[in-house]
Amino acid sequence: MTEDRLLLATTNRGKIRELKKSLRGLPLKIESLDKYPEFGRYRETGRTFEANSRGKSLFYSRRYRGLVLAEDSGLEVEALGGQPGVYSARLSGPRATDEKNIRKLLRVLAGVPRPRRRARFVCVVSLARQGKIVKCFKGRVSGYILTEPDGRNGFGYDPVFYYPPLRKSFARLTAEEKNRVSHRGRALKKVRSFLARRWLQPPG
Ligand code: ITT
Repeated sequence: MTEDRLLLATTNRGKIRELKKSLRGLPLKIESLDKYPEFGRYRETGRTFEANSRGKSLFYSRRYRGLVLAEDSGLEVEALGGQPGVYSARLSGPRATDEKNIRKLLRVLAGVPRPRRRARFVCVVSLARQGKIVKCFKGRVSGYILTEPDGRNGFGYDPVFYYPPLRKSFARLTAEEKNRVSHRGRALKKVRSFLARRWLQPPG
């Protein structure tokens, strides 16, 4: 049997933490890319989250025996016409860090009033197996970009993403709160029920 293991095809520590939490309890052995340096690295060249997510899951599913879960995610800011989008990880250049990306985002949004600071996080999760897509799942969450960072939890742009329903930035949410409402949490909820319903049921 090879279906009883699932590879998380990401190197982002923040994502791995959240993905593992969301998939907890499923009868699958969850592995991450650290264990398989020989697989190499997928280059994201797509112009949409879906293209990158599918491409990444297919790439690793040709190397791994089992299910592969990849995701592409990012931030779309209204005042920037939806940017940085698929370029969110590299907003501040090739040596980007979360801190540098946040600084760059705040700089380009300096003086932009609140209504135009509307933004959303988007996440597309793909499941693939043996070079074929099994299914894609999407999740989104809307909020505003703050004028300065607030909070220390989470990763990426969380300190500057304000979520009105909870009146907090994402970096002030607990891991459980974030998973309940985030783009990734919403997509993963669908993944979980799909896996539980269809994939893990014995045939017939
Ligand atoms: P992998 O390709 O290995 O998965 P990555 O960090 O390169 O890791 P992406 O290309 O999907 O991932 O970039 C997503 C970026 O969008 C990420 O680096 C964050 O800056 C941002 N982002 C995505 N989800 C986020 C979240 O939940 N909170 C804060 N920022 C997030």
